[in-house]
Amino acid sequence: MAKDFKRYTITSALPYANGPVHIGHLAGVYVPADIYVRYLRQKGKDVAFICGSDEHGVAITLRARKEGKTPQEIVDKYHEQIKKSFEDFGISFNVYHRTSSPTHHKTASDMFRKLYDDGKFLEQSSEQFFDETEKQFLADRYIKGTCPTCGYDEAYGDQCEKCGSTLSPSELINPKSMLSGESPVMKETKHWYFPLDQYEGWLREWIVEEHQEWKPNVSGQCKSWLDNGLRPRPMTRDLDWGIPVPVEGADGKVLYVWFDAPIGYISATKDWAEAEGKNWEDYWKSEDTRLVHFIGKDNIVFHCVIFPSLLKAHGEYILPDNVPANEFLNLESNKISTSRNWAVWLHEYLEEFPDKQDVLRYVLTANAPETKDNDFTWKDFQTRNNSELVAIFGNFVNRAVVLTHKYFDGKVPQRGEVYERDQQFLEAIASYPEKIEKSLEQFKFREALAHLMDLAREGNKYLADNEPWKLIKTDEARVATIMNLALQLAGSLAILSEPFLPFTSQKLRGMLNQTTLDWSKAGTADLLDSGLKLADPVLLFEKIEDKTVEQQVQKLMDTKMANEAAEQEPKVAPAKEVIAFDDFMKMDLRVGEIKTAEKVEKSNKLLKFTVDTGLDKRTILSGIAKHFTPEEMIGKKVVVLANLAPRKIMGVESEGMILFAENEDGALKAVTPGDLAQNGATIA
Ligand code: B3M
Ligand code: ZN
Repeated sequence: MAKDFKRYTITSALPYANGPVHIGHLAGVYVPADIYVRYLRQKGKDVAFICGSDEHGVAITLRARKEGKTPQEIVDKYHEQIKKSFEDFGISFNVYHRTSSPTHHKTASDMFRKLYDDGKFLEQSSEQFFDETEKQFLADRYIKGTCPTCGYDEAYGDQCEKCGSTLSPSELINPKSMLSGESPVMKETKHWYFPLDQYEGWLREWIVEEHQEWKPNVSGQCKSWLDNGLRPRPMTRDLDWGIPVPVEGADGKVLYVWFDAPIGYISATKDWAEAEGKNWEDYWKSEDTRLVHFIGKDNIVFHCVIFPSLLKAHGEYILPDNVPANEFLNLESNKISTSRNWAVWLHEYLEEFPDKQDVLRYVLTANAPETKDNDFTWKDFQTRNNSELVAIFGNFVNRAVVLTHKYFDGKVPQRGEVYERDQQFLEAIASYPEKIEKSLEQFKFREALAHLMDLAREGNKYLADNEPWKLIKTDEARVATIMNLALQLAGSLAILSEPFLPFTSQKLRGMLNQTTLDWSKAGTADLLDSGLKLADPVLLFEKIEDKTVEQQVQKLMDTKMANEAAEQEPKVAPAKEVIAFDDFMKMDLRVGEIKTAEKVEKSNKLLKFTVDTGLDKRTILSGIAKHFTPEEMIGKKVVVLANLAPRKIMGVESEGMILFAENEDGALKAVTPGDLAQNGATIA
């Protein structure tokens, strides 16, 4: 690394508080960030490790709808759960914030207002999908339809999850609102756009020329965006959940969650700095601070193109020096999916593998999706535990400590004469900190971890080559030297493993009675003074049996079967929001009888009825011509919503609504009260 930074602001993506976190999150973002931060702290650096829950946007409102709860209830629930999972896994944030906090609302709002006052936005109106039943503009994620690329009929307005293509809602074939299930209409709405196109030249220079060291998967994605040409992007949305747009005439509009969320890093830093008696601006506005964003690949554009352009437009902020984004982790050959419950949830893992945080941290780092998507399998989990953590790391430490207890009463023995093999060993140990460091500085965490394991291998080899268990019978002084050196290596392992395996490092330090974690002390032969009494040996890792991982695989198979069964079942529309009893009582529902029925000219959807409602005989239109002939409707008793405000449809005034039951596949059936009910009978 060329520049020596005075301090570090390390962020990791703010997870949406709309569900628990799983191994994919951990592998892609939080474990690598935590490794890097722990290493920096061991080097004595000034670090702010920032994260928090992303509590706004459609991701939250959709989940709330699905669970039949309010958005606030959803974020309160998942914020706590996510925060706890991170703590349990030793992800050592300095602050885990929330975008619903007052500090954040103010920070994001002020930022928007400043850019607005400086004339950095364009105000533009455009036609967007609107749900007439729910009286709401539809965010991309609220629209589903058929993918124009692959024909998948559950594609979202922004993306097809089947073939991965990026979409805009207007490209969907037969779009449907996920709120009402109706076909949405186009309606004009005003928004504030950030003219990204104006930053294109600068971005190209900054990313392509100045940051050639960025990972190829990151710069590749950025370049392809730049090559396709940037367009102005709206920074506001029509939604009722989020930070209100702080501009006159913006009622019902909030800041786009992707404007709001990255500013969350700044807000979190503010509250943390205030509590710590520090100045937050040092961490965001000082050129000698290194800003690094840890994210997954789906967030690259936001962190490398959009957010830096906003910071640049503001003018006072530093920009990210690196964005080491990872690819995705799959699970047993399938894409991890929250909705399909195809995941290993962190809270469940800890229930089933208590105290085995480091095993998961290890496996996820050894197999991290750094350059391409990778697969997590339970078999690999078991193998890496049994033949790496247990057989190499654990075995070495255990031998070193147990033999010291056996031969030297648990005290670090005095070193005697040092031979060539010892010298070789000492040089080997001394070379590792730098190797690991170099890999860490390049964000090559797999490589760094591989070096750490090689160091443990050196220890095993040293003991195997010297066979102290045989020598003890003839040459105790020699064994003293061997065990002393082996213990020094164990001491280095305690320091160098801390970023990757913090729980293990702590146990190991406990066993060795070693206090230092200072990175610069690793690799030396003077970590443990002779005469120092070791604590009793404890096992760092234990074997994982076949049946344990078989159970996990079985659990996934059960999930798969449940998913398949659910797909066979008829689909049901999502529940609507709860309404008050009074709202229900406002509806004047009555029994009516269809007296006449005819097609509406020039419409292939509408039928026109005369209905005897008991109160009167009135005209009602229904969009059901594809399902029923006029003839079959005449004489039918139906349920009518009699006090619905009249509406003109194709020039005819419709005074009420006839109720139909509709399957998700579109099949219709009139709701019938039975023959006994008289016209005008009320329904409640
Ligand atoms: N919450 C998206 C995600 O969870 C979003 C990240 C925000 S980082 C500023 O992938
Ligand atoms: Zn598709």
